[in-house]
Amino acid sequence: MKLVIAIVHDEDAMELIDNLTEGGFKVTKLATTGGFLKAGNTTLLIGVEKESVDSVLSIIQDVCKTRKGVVSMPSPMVGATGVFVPTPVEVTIGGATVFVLDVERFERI
Ligand code: 2BA
Repeated sequence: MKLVIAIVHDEDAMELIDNLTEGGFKVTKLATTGGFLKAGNTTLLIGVEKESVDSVLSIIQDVCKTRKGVVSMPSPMVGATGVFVPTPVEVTIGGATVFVLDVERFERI
């Protein structure tokens, strides 16, 4: 068995959960926050048989789109003047960040 951990954009999460559920997969949704942008995102835990990992990845690929985000970085002036002048820097977020882990043991009790 494998555990697919998918970090996705909040706006894609509900459609992705619906498509995974319709595909017969079980999903747990966690509300998470990205360390870099400090913005909300969604992490899904999907436990699946090894043979189904590619199907899950294909559903994620169909739904999750890349987006632009903006983060404020201190400008080079801050070192010389001590004045923080935020400079907006654009980053590309997602479609999805996916980890596939081996599951040592799975129990439903
Ligand atoms: P954030 O950490 O908020 O990162 C959002 C986007 O900012 C990233 O998109 C990437 O384009 C950019 N970014 C992140 N760290 C950066 C850095 N040190 N320098 C420059 N740009 C940086 P994605 O790579 O698509 O990541 C989307 C979200 O997935 C991340 O949100 C984070 O929550 C998660 N994530 C990505 N890689 C991860 C990893 N190796 N481990 C754990 N979580 C990860």
